[in-house]
Amino acid sequence: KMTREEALEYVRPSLKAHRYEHTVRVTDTAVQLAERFKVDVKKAELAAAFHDYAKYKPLDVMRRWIVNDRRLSKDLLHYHHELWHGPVGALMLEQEIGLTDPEILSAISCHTTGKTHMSLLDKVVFLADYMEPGRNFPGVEEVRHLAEKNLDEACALALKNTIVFLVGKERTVYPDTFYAYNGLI
Ligand code: DGI
Ligand code: FE
Ligand code: FE
Ligand code: FE
Repeated sequence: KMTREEALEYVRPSLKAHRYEHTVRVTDTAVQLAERFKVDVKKAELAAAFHDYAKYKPLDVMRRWIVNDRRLSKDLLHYHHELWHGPVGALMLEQEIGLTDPEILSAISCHTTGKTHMSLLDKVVFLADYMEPGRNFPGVEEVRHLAEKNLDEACALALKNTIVFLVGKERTVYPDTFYAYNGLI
């Protein structure tokens, strides 16, 4: 069983300073949300500390994981590589440090896009990544306000904002993002 500090020290050398600082804020935010919504705080803390582990892994390394590991959807190859670091990072951590808790692996894996039938832990990590105090997306204040009372409403608005942002830029939207949104509406 790893501690928060051990997890943060594990990811630190793989991240840029600003990304490490984001990771610490996501971890603090995830702990707060987990306490508020009665989610396993230790799992939320570890999943958040690890969530961006693969953010700066070389694209060819991540592509190889997607091609070679049966558990990763090949669809990822047809979408923006920004979507790869969650699902690939979870499996890298499983291999490298024997992180096997399926709930933690799921939360790391879906932190960028969400997915259908998100667990409470998935929602806490997804939302913490979206609303940590360093974020200033348009609409994030309303998400933070909703997150004081209602996890599903806050996640739904975060997903809506992300979809509207992507469509506004004429970027593709990964289907899991729609599935996550639909599941909360
Ligand atoms: O890794 P972080 O920067 O902390 O945050 P993240 O993992 O949520 O990644 C955010 C980026 O991913 C942001 O540039 C928007 C993009 N993104 C999220 N969902 C989708 C997406 N990009 C595409 N093309 N499609 C999506 O569905
Ligand atoms: Fe991320
Ligand atoms: Fe996110
Ligand atoms: Fe992040």
